[in-house]
Amino acid sequence: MPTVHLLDYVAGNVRSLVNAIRKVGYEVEWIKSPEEIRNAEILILPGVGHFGHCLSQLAAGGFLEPVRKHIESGRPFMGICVGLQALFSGSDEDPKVPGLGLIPMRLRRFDDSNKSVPHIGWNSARSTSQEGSTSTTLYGLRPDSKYYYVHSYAVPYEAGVLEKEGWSVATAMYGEEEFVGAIARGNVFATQFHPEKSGQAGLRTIRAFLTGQKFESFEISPREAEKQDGLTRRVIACLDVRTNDEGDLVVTKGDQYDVREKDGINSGGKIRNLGKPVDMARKYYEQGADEVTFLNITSFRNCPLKDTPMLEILRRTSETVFVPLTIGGGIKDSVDTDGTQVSALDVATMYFKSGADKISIGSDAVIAAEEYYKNGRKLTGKTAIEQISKAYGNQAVVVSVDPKRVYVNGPGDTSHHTIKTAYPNAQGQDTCWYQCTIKGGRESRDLDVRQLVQAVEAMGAGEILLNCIDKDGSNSGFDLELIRDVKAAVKIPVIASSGAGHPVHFEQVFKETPADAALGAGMLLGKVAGGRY
Ligand code: 1PR
Repeated sequence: MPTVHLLDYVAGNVRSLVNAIRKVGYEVEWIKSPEEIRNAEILILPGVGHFGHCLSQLAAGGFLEPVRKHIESGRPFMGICVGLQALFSGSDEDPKVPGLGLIPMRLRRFDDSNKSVPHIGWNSARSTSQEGSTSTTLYGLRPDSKYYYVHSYAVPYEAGVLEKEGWSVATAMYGEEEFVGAIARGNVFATQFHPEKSGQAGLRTIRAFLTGQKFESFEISPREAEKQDGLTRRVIACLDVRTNDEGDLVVTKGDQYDVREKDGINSGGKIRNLGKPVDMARKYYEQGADEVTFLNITSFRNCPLKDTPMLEILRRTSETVFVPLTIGGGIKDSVDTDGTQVSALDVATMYFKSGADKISIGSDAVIAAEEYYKNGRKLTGKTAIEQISKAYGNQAVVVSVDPKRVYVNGPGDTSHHTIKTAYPNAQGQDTCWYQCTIKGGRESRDLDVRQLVQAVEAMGAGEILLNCIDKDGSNSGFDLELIRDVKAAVKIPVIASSGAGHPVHFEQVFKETPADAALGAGMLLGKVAGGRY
């Protein structure tokens, strides 16, 4: 099998890239020292996270010059995400750190005044080379396909500037901003999106690069030729996973966070076993899920961290699922079975190495937010959110929020931020606030959802997974009031969760709220807790 050399200079999910390269028929070898680059025929520079961090790591490891030489030698080179950014002279993300400088342009942060940043999700990579109704695209990119992006900084596109230097360019629109999605010149190809996370369309691009299929022509429709915001709102399939009474890790689902079988009225029966996590994740991917999320809802471990069954589940899932994977549950500082202290960052690192693109933090985020307000909104740098987002970028850190409604007579009855609701309770109260909970909803805290999301945004969380205990497993639709309220409070993307029971609920949440993504669990299992299906 032909071999591709990968430069693993920085932490992150490189497993998925390896799996994608193998999937299209190539073997992978790691470059561990700068000298090894000399012997590489095809070199891929992946990258996630922070520009400055990645480029400093490359410089400190002595890789920059050998990479430059590889490019000059005419051997195939591909950069992915920060691997594309590295080709430019610098980024506003870290102005002190220079890039490779192959292209004398800089990356800028997206304007967040009227859209979420980071830019996360599926967007286009449309060739700027168009004549009439024919578009000449690069390396398997198609005008009607979407690709998975996750970044806050991008190269703004200025018509003709890169093309004048011989580059072929594909762009995407985010809001009003057009930016570089992919570039190619000679032996160099680079994508801002993650082809290894872009499903079949991404695999096609990797294959085309590796086999040297550079240009392809497509007839495009007038609609495809139009420049418009191409970001689609994501549909996320969620698998709540836990150990059942027999000790197996199973997919389960309940309502209002109760996952035990109900014998008529009482709960307390066996844990519902609704399938095997790896098989179900693959099924969701094949059915078109934009992302897959695993929530280890008990997050209980009685084995050493390195043997946690979730790690194996991620490894196996990433062999067949080529869309982003998120893992939540138990991401916090903890003590391993042999008594060693393990930081939340170490736990997250194991998940990233096993194939996760994002980790999701629940209970620990609430505690951290409480501390944040107690300290007069001062950041300590010590929280799991701060440490993980610093190392892996904020796009890798999701905060999963488990709020529930608390009804009051009026805003004056509580110090918390309230909303007026169109759904009063049985006592006729039409004002409520959303109280944060921890430990899977078992413990309520004196913190409202708005306080929580603003605190974690300040700490560096990149996305909010907004559950709602009142709606969980109800199949009655999302809590639109909650979603609007949280969206208005933060700039980072918000994933609507809890209550999806029918495809129309996704349509509704996207039409009636600015949610960036929506997640379903029970509905996708076909049969839902309590036998409502
Ligand atoms: O606190 O960092 O260890 O994380 C634990 C994670 O597990 C949190 O993200 C928390 O939301 C989740 N969790 C804990 N207990 C339960 C439970 O069900 N007993 N599941 C639980 C939460 C919420 C969603 C669910 C949506 C959509 N499940 O993941 O999938 O509500 O459901 P629906 O579409 O069927 O309505 P930590």
